[in-house]
Amino acid sequence: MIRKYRIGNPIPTDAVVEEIIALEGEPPFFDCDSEGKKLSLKLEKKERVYGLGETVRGINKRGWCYISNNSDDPYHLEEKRSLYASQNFLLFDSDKRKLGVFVDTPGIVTFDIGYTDIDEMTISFEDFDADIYIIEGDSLLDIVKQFRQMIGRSYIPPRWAFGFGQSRWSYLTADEVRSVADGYDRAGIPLDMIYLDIDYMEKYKDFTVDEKAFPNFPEFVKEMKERGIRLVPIIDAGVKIEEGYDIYEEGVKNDYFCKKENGENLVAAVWPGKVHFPDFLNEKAREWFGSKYKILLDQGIEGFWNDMNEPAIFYTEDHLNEVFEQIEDYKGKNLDIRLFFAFKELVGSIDNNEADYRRFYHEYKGRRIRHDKVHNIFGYNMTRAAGEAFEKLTDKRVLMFSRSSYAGMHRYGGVWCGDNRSWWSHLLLNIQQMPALSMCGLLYSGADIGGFSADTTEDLVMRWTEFGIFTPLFRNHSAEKTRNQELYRFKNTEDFKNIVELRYALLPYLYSEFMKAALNFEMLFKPLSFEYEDERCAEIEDQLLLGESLMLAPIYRQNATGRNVYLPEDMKLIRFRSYKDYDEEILPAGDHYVRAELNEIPVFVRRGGVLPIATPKKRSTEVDEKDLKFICYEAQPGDYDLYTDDGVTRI
Ligand code: MIG
Repeated sequence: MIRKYRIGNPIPTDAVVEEIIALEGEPPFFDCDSEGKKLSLKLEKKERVYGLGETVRGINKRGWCYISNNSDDPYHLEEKRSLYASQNFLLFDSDKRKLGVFVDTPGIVTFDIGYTDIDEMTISFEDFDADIYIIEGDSLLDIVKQFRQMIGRSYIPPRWAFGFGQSRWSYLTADEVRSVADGYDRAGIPLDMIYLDIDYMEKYKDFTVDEKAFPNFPEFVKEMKERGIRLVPIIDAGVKIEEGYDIYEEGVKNDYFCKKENGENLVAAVWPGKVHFPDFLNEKAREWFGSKYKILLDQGIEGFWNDMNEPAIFYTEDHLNEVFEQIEDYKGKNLDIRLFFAFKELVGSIDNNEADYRRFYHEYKGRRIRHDKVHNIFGYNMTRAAGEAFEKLTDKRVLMFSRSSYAGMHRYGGVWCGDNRSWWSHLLLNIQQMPALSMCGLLYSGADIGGFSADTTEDLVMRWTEFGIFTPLFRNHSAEKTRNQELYRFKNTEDFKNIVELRYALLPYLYSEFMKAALNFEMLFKPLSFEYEDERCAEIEDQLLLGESLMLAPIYRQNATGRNVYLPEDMKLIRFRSYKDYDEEILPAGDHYVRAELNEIPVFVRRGGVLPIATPKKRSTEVDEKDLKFICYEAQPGDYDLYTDDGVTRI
């Protein structure tokens, strides 16, 4: 049962697709304090709180304060309150109640979950305008399903996007991309995609290709596709200001860019230097920007990733000028402790400066609205621009995922979890973010495997790949100037080959489970507590259920050759060294120490579970979904509901 309550006069987000009439009065369960602009809720002893999509800390969000304020923050530390996305959906779980809450507002919201008062949750707003949806149901899974039906069906990528992708910021030329493909082919490691980061563009201009570095691009795309490898270019939110650049000129002529209070186009800066931001909230501008993806589709491209769409801002022209003026005051002075830190703050706070988000406006649904009021739906509408265009441009599915998101964006694309680091703790973070993303319908998602920033190590890449083979978006990505981390560069390439091959062997299972989750509004990754009413499960933060048959217990600690695993019921342990080399053992419910050498992947088949295993191939499209072996635990192969389709037609 879903009940909707309206507080104030919220700006619509288009997150919800069902027509739901708001009820009179205040939302139940909460204390509503309109003066303090907050809702509060007493938490039960041991009540668990789930949700919020990709955020820091564990699966149970209780014990920290999160702020929905989409931010380009490359340090995903425990102390952070905001990352790139806002998914204002929470689930409360205790003996007394099971409750879902969706807070629908495009502005900034704070979720204090037992931070200020350990037994209280408060949701506070800058403007007390929001639609609050209260969802009750028989179980957490039932509540999630109702929420997901309300926000519409999840984006479905082409099937080849379940293959492995290699990415790196700084593949500077076509030859470098070829050499990556060669490296994989030589090592015999399967690969389906190579991602192109900003380096493929001409001077970082959206929808252009650098002719020198990537001559005859359509030919190159074709050549790679004939090898079975798809190129997936990045698109950035900012449009370079440059006379003669058609996209810039069209945008200016038609008033498609975000404007300042005085009516001039906002001048901000990102990669290309000075840019304008397309007003993705303006329907006409959205349609226009979306139509530009055709430029690359026409060159044979079949997928994209949308970046910097919080939006990230290096500086705005106006703010930078103010800083230059203020710097004058410091010249010739003795920068003592106070002045020195003030100076540092002045210069150090030019990027992603909070005040800059109040310097520009949108034309949204017939109203002029200051950006900060709708900040969290900017990236969502960039991806929506693409998604709506694809529907018109092609019958085929187009790969699309975004960095920034808000509820509703899951209908148009997936997400990757942004600029993590090559830290063991970020492998655990990746594990913990997956169920929260599933809850919100962001099914096609994953993190940068091996870590984006900082130098990685072979063992970290290996353990991370061992988890990554289970995430729909399975991509190794890293930042320029960091250690190269393509799998063929390491010593034990044979192990990497076996691990990635296992992914390809599991494709029929992963694709089936993904499709069932998308079509039936279900979760792909679940915390154990969503299916087992077992006190121990309520506290498990590093094991996940994946689809109907599997439980995962990834190894995420440096130098570990095993880990503790709790089994809420008997399960069959499969210790994979490759898709055909594994041992099986039935383990009784309870605590176990499960051994797994660096090249071994422990996977648990649940009672009644069936795991189909295909013969891996070098490309996902070559995997025969009909030719399967099965690992079963108290089940028959025929019990498994395999989902197949042509993998490319939009459904
Ligand atoms: O500020 O395009 O998250 O994946 O490699 C860096 C360069 C801009 C951020 C993305 C990252 C990408 C990088 N981009």
